[in-house]
Amino acid sequence: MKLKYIIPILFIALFTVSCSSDDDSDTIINEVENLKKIQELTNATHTVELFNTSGKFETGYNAISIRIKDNGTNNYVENASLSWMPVMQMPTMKHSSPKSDILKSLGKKTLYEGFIIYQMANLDGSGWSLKVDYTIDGINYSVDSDIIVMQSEYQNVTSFMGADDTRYLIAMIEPQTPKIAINKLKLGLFKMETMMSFPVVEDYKITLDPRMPGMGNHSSPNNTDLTYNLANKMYEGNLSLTMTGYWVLNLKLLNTLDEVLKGENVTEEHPKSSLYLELEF
Ligand SMILES: [Cu+2]
Repeated sequence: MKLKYIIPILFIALFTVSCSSDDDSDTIINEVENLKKIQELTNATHTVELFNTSGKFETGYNAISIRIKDNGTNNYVENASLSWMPVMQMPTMKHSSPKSDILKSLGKKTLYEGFIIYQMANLDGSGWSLKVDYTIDGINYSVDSDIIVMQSEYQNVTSFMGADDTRYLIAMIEPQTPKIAINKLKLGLFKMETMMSFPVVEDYKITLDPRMPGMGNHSSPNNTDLTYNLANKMYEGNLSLTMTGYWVLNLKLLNTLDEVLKGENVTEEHPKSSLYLELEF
């Protein structure tokens, strides 16, 4: 047979093989190609796999994808409903942290997603555990394991007492990759209702004054204060970053009566608000 006949036949053969193997692999679809595994939480029946883009938990906002593997069949569960409870054990007490509900990832079969905001960490990453409760076909399961949470280099979350004697927590959600531009700034605001409950605080206001302490504490034009967005339960405004480097985002938190609960204006004598977040890029 001439070469020009052999090549098309080979091609058809290869194509056919790859097609049929695709059909066979329906049950082991991989929906985590772009994610890194943080950790597995295992009980007798299932392995709960936790993923994000970095492969580790750090203080601040953590977007998390979750998959549940049936240990008996190695298949991923597509119809679970899940909830979770992060807990930090401290020397004299324990507390939780702000967290979202867990929802099925849009357009995915085996992935669920949500976020946790760790507000503190021990230097060696110890202290935190994560309990995941889930229901499959009406049967309840649970898995509980220690997790490692490392300290972020910059202050991307802050916990503080307001003038109303309420403890609040503010965390940076966006930008995850700041640019020289008007960045969308998205912050989460939560109230420490109890040690274990951190509901979203609605309809407050957060003012924004970004500064570069290393360069005469200069600011930038076209920033806007943050207002509450009911659709995603976060606070949104414009953050203008005019150059790369270290920025302090000076903030003030105002309640619905426009009373300042925390933070001060930046002046010559007072170069930094007591309420602030940091970033460097
Ligand atoms: Cu703690």
